[in-house]
Amino acid sequence: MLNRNVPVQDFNIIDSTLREGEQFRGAHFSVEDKLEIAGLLDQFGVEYMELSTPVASPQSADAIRALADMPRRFKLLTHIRAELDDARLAVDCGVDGADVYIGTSDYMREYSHGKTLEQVITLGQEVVAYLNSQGVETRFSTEDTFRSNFADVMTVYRAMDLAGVNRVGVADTVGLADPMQTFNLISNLRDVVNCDIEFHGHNDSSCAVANAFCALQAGATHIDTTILGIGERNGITPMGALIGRLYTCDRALVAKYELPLLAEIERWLARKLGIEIPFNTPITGAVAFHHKAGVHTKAVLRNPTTYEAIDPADFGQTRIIDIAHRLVGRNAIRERARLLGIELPEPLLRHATAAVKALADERQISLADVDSILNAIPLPASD
Ligand code: HCA
Ligand code: CU
Repeated sequence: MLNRNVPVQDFNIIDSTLREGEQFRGAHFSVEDKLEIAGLLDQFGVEYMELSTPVASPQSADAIRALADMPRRFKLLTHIRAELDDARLAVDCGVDGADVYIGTSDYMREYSHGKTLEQVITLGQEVVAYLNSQGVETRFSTEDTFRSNFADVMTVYRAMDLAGVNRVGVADTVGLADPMQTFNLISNLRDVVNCDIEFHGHNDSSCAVANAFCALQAGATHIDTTILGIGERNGITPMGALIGRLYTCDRALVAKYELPLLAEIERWLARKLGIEIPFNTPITGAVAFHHKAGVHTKAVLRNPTTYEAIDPADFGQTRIIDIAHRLVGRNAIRERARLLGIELPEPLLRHATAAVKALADERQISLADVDSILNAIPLPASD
């Protein structure tokens, strides 16, 4: 085994399906939907849920109030601009915390809010002071952190830490950071602030899970995820994939979650959005535990760990040994025959395997084809 010299400490999931996820194409959640998914995520054990700002619309505010009133273990957050009016409404809706954000990159400062760094800090201090006075948890993040000037963001983070935030947030808003960059930025930040650190990473260049994992290795304490990774464009770190990453690192890290619920949670969302769970989704995708080549199936039949980093049973999933193809090996055919109650002597097993391969060379075959080949084999009379 390779040495794992950068351990991951305990961490918190901030589920943002009802905030970042509401920004996904076609996502539309009624208040009832929001309560339903919050109930499932609460059972799963996410530590936080983040909802869209109450400023967005009356339904957004109603949903926050409804979730604030439901029996739950997770802490309820809303995502707000660094504006006092937004903070007041958030508090009025009964949240446990507010995730405040403001852009710090040149792009954001020039094309979005148009404020100087000093103005960003002053505004942040005002909003944080107000939220602290109301006894709610506060997070302050710099949108587009990786395209911001490094010294600038560290100045903002230090000022917000001194202003008394519970967490600062690092956001890879356009999904261009890589794992090393993420590790380095968060390691540096760990030396600059005493408060907790949150990471929010988009998946535009497929690094969202790796970046979140490296953020944890570097000392981040909170990770933003959504169910199936939904969000703006192609979304952010998917909860299930991050859980898979952490599980393969150390199962104890995710033992606090109700893992068999993951599939139901993802199915709920997929149904709601009218999409399929993508076939290659870790753990819950249709092929996540699908074994095909003869070399693989032979070993998996003896000991599944040979070709599995994740035990499907821990997530209530089942493995599939696929034998209806030309790559099949005789061990898998023997196993199938046994399931059908047929004990094949070695020469007949070879014959049956060759017959399956020959048919699969002619056309795409199914398990039913394999079964008919096996059932048609004349067995020596047993006396
Ligand atoms: C956005 C903002 C955000 C905020 C992240 C955060 C991003 O939707 O544009 O508050 O940490 O990706 O920067 O989601
Ligand atoms: Cu985002």
